Amino acid sequence: MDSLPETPRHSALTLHHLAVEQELGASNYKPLDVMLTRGERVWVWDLEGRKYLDCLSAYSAVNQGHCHPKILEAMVAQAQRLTLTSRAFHHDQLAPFYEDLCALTRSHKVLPMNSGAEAVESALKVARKWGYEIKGVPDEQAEVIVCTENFHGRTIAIVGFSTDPTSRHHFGPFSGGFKVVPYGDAAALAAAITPNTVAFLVEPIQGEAGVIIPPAGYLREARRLCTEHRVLLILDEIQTGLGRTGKLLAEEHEAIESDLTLVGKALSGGFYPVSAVLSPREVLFVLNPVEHGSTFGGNPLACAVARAAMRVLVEEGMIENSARQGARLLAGLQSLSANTVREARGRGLMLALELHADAGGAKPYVKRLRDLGILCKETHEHTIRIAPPLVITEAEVDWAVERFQAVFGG
Ligand code: IF1
Repeated sequence: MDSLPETPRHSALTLHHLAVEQELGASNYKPLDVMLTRGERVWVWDLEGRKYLDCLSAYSAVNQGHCHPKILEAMVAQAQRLTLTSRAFHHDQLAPFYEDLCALTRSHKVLPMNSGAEAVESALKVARKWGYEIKGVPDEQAEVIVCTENFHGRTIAIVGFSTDPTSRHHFGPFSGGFKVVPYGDAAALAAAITPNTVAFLVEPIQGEAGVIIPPAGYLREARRLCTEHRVLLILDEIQTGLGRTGKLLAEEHEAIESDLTLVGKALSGGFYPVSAVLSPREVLFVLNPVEHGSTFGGNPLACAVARAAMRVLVEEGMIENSARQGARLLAGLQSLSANTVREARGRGLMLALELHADAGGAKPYVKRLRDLGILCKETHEHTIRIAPPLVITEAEVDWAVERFQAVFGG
């Protein structure tokens, strides 16, 4: 397989950008060595003109493909009318956004926010308030159960219950009221529930942990335990939701329904930060005026963008395509030589390659894939996440599999 045409790794313009980033930017990321400048569907181009198939999709925020024209059209049209009013006043995009999102997700109520972490923080506040005012938990004693290897965002409360030392180190002191149980272990969950437990917050598939799929039946048992003990089941679908796993929501794989569902990322198709807390059952009613809010939450531009993002996701069959092309891509990844690859796993187009511990780490393979025109990202030491936009075609899946085979053998 020939690498991309030999051009200097960095143009003068890229070098300039890198120098400015180094000088003026906080170093909270160490990006792959590629300077992107344009995106269309599954493809992105760097400043040197090289073309790549994006197998990260901005961590599943670009499910609809880069720069989807219909989302762009909706964004421009709304941006020319009204972008932000604050929630001190009503605006004519909020009700239609609520209607579309509730219809799509079969929810009863919506709390619109901006980032995923904000949706998580909002859900935790709602769960605690529900615990004190509806379940009758004594004030200040609410407990929330979370899982090992969780990833729910980067705020101080959220990293306070992370089990990843890198996310926590020197960011304390942290909020109390959280218990950690092993992911996938229903017995441990049952043992951790007390009369003060108000919620169980869990990812249906753990993304950052390396696309960890829980044992079959785990989420169903978690649902049963939460119902039995009047504990709110909060499903963080910020990464797994909106078609990524081949269903609209990953909860559908286990035929369960949460008490609160969190969505974000692809809710805007990558155009704008839009997230939401969804209440399939009445829980959000515990919030009263002025008890919670956000300057940008539910703004006209966010609503218009999200409505278009939801519309194209459904109308263009992206969810079904995620299931179909995900199965094809997984089969291709499972055909790779076992010399380097320990396991290929995933659901829909939320996939991962776990390499053998003695393969020398995932990073060198990510760089070789880049040189063949595939952009992906390692998570932890040995796992490569593979999550292209849900609009990927069969031919593009086959094109990608050829390159994975060129790097890993197969
Ligand atoms: C980074 C990870 C992924 C998420 C789930 C909430 C949030 C995220 C399941 C918060 C965000 C992003 C954050 C981004 C990289 C990416 C990520 F590697 F950090 F863990 F996807 F796996 N729940 N995930 O995945 O949403 O506030 O970011 O909008 O922080 O580097 P956010």
